[in-house]
Amino acid sequence: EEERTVLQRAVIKGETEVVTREVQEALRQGSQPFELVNNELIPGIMAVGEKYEKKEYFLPQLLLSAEAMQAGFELLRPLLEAAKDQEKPKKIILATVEGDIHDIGKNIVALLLRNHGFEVVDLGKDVPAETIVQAAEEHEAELIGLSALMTTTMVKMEQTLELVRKRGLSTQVLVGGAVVTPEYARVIGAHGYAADAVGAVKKAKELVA
Ligand code: B1M
Repeated sequence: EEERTVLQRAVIKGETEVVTREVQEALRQGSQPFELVNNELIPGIMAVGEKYEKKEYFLPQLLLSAEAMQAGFELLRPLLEAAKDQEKPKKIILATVEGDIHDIGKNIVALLLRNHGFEVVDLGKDVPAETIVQAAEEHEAELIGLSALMTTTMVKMEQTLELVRKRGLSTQVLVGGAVVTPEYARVIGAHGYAADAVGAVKKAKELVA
């Protein structure tokens, strides 16, 4: 068993009230919002994922933990947004692909992109390719960011890319999410791939440079 902090344990147990209290307490003690996300909330939910994979946890526990993590995240969101730097904003349309309701990772990517001066149009989860491409056209976005967490929904990325090409858009497409590999990204013709939120910001900056 790995050593766990009180906050990580609270995410793992799905204790929303404890997560809320501990995040507030950590902030009072001077912890940095981004570090709380990276060192506490994410490791917590990753441990939950491992328990689920080992069949120690089932869907109800997964849901409780996801809710607890979101509660902590919501407390930190305004602080993280206030810290963003001032640049001329580049627009990115962000979505979890159709059929997929996993949005924790996408929300973190959105937050970090905003911190780095991107204007993020977050279409949410379970978003059809048509809606994504239409939004990119309407907003004249430089970038589209797609997230997928399941092998069954990953294929929707390819559909979206096909539609981007069909419409003749020059919008760059960045893909990511637990099941997505650099190899898959290359095969479907995505312009960029990132393994985590920090990587997503780095790649997005490269693509719009
Ligand atoms: Co589900 N789930 N889930 N789940 N869930 C997975 C993904 C799974 C791997 C678990 C497993 O079986 N081992 C599995 C998919 C299997 C597969 O296809 N290979 C799975 C399944 C099967 C399901 C259901 C079908 C279960 C069921 O109903 N029987 C169902 C799906 C419903 C649907 O979508 N249609 C389901 C439901 C749920 C909950 C609702 C309970 C909850 C989601 C809550 C929410 O998102 N609001 C949930 C959770 C929490 C998970 C796990 C445990 C954790 C996912 C997560 O939030 N990770 C997950 C297990 C796992 O991933 N190992 C699992 C933390 C997050 C910070 O990481 O999302 O990877 P991640 O994002 C990272 C990077 O990937 C990257 O940056 C992020 C930050 O570092 N990234 C990008 C993400 N998007 C990016 C985009 C980019 C760049 C980087 O560019 C644009």
